[in-house]
Amino acid sequence: MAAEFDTSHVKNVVLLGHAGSGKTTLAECMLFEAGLINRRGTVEEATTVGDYHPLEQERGNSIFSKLMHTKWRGYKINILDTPGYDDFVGEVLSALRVADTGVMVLNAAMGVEVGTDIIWEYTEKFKTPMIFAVNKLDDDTADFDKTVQQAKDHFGNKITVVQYPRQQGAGFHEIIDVLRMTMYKFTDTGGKPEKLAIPGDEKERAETLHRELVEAIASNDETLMEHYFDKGELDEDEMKEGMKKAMINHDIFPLFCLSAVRNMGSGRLMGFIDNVCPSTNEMPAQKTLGGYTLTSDASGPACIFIYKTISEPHVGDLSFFKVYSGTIKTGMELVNEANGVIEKINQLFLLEGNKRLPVQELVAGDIGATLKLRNTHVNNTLHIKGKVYELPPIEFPTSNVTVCIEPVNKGDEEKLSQALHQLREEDPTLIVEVSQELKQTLIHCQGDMHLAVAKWKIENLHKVPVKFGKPRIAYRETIRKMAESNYKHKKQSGGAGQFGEVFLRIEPYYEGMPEPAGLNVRGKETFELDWGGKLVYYNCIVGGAIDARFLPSILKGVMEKMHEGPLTGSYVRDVRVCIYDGKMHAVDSNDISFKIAGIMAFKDAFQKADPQILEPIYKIEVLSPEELTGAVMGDLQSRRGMVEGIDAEGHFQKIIAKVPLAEMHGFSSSLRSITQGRAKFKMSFDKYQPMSFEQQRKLAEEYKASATEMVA
Ligand SMILES: Nc1nc2c(ncn2[C@@H]2O[C@H](COP(=O)(O)OP(=O)(O)OP(=O)(O)O)[C@@H](O)[C@H]2O)c(=O)[nH]1
Ligand SMILES: [Mg+2]
Repeated sequence: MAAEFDTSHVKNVVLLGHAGSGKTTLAECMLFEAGLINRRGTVEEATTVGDYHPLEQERGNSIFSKLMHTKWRGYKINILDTPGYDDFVGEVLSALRVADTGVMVLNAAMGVEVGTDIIWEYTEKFKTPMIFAVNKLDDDTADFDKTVQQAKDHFGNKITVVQYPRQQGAGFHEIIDVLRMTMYKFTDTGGKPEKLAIPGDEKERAETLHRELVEAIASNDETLMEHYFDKGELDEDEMKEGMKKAMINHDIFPLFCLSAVRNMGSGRLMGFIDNVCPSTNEMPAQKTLGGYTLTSDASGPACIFIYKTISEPHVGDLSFFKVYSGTIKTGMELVNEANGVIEKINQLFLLEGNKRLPVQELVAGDIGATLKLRNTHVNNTLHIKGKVYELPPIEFPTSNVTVCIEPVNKGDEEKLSQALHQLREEDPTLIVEVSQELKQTLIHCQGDMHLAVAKWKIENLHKVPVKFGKPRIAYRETIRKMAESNYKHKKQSGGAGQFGEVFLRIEPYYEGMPEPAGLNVRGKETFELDWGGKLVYYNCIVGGAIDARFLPSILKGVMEKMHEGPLTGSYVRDVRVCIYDGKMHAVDSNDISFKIAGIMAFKDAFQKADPQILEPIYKIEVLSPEELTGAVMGDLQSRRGMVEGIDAEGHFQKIIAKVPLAEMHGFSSSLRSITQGRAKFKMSFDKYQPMSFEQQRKLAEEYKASATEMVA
């Protein structure tokens, strides 16, 4: 059966905004208004179509993006509801990637929140046409004008009011629309409003805002500007086309009014989405990585992009995709450009939350899902045979929080690694690292809530009890002064003997340092270490004291000790080692003898060379509401953090600090509790920095104690 809607009648809208701004409740209204559901669920009763996941129902907020669709006046609107907590930013980015219009939901009682700011940055990157929807106008503390002003302060004057509320708070039930120059009057139950003329006392304000809107539209199009100068007005069609064009060019962000909880305003918003917002074939054509241009044409070569996969218990992997060209039909075979695998599209679905509605085909521009692909993942492009299309991947952010993970029960290691593999498959922002250096399995993720979701999945879906712990820190060790040492390794008690003696000098290495003083340089090798820094290894042996064939053995020993530094077992960097003397035994000298002599001589010299532990320092950027800056700085300083600057960012403060990684464990949850989730942070590696004497002493002692324990 042919698709119900052609490309021009499909709109892809993503609902965006800070946690709790009302996105899921709005989606519920849109489904209800369109008759797809006959009763509006609520987040409180855990009865919405969107928040169907048990964890979402338990917590009362969205965690995963959801695909739903509604039909409104001859159009199909794909609704992508996204989570507001920034721990789940991966879900926002993948939904944003396939949407053609974003609806930024603002909470009229809170104004612009940190989540709004962060998500806005991503919409700027995608250049997504944007609508603002000021929600919760029924809230007693709602302040429409303040919210609009904050939005303009943060996101600029391209925000143009299309609607404003005649009342706010409990009495809210009328919206003045200055595009239609109409007043919408709602009954207490919301839904379909009465359309009335704008009352006298609102005329002046409505006219002023209408003028601003017309001028904003006209000023982005020369022809329209001429028409406007000629007629002093633009007709509805000119307004519509002008607005669409300006939205696609990111030149206008129309602003609407809502009370999603009272179902007031969603119908008008959907009408605007139908009439004005672009469908995919009106958006700039997609460019593949190979430079091909893909137009959203249902008769073109079939090509889809996988933006999300979830594993459905007892069903298998469900892959969500957008059709970027052609028409996808059940039974079709497509090539996965990333690995050449031929994938058969056995089933096609439209989604309504967790309900899958089978269909036979999906046209260009539409979004749907299929089941059980063999070897296809997020960011893969699948296309008709004979084409070479690869669409640009979604760039997911780097992680902010790291913990180590291990199974509670011994023997569950394999099950855990399978579970982690599955989690990673579904969530590209969850990075699993089996660290050779730290000898731990690490999870890198976006925050404490993200972690809690991962734990829930591993324990409830994969039935593996796990525990999280503080990850070890990748310290580095180096030296501050020159030292010499020698070591004789001798084992001559029956059987093959061992003998080797090494004299070496060790120095702190720095670029451009002069050749070793007072030594005869015979050979030199420079090693760029995988963990950063260098080792420079000199052969300064004279008179054949040690045969050249044993220099690599000594080097092996030195390298082995650099892998597990003498102070804390961490990697050693930036040292120069000169082998300048030694002794051999004609029979007993061999590779192992000199390796051991190298290890021991290096270890001893290292201890004498004023060794230094370097700790990783991270740059932390916290975006916080002004009134909470002091508390946040206090927390950072209690973590040996150095606050380097505070910049104003809209009505937020950006705090920049340098903090030792060792002190950052738990920062995500403490920031959430200090600021009730109203701040956000990101962190990136900055540098390695010498530790204080006291810190170093403590760490070296802890290491010694644990090493003794291990031997015991
Ligand atoms: N007063 C009022 N409350 C609302 C309105 N819309 C939503 N809410 C309430 O606000 C809370 C959050 O609503 P959600 O729809 O879950 O918000 P969300 O944006 O989806 O939140 P996240 O999924 O966490 O990002 C719920 O308690 C809703 O009932 C509104 O228009 N007015
Ligand atoms: Mg939600």
